[in-house]
Amino acid sequence: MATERTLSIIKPDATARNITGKIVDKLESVGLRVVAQKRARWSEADAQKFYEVHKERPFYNDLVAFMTSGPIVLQVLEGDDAVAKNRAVMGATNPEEAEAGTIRAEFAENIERNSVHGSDSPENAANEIALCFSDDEIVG
Ligand code: IDP
Ligand code: MG
Repeated sequence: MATERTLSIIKPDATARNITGKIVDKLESVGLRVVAQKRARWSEADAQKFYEVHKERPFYNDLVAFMTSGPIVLQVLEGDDAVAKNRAVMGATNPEEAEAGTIRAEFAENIERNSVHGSDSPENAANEIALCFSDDEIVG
């Protein structure tokens, strides 16, 4: 297994409930290391750019409104197989379908307000990390 990096975001529904530490604990418990982290408040342009791949989806405008509705915590996670490992501990997009013990099963409010983002491939992870962090903000 190769050491990888992936982009994680703790979403506004989770920062509003002050559960960022509980989410970091879940990530660390499966062996992911937080090698960069910052809190931010996205502008509409930031969210539109990040979610450009979804711009034709019916939920795009709502998603942009949600992701700009409050603070977020952006993270780079590092570990063996980090992309897949993070997706596994996140659980399914819809918390009703998420496996017990996953972040979304425990913390998500609904399919939109689902507490976390995680890159879905190593290629997208590299692009998302470069969009959100400069090299000197990442300390492995
Ligand atoms: P993912 O976050 O599990 O990778 P994506 O399909 O990439 O899921 O969708 C991005 C985000 O858009 C989701 O995490 C969720 O916040 C939102 N979203 C996805 N599908 C729906 C939907 O059917 N209704 C409302 N929001 C959705
Ligand atoms: Mg996705």
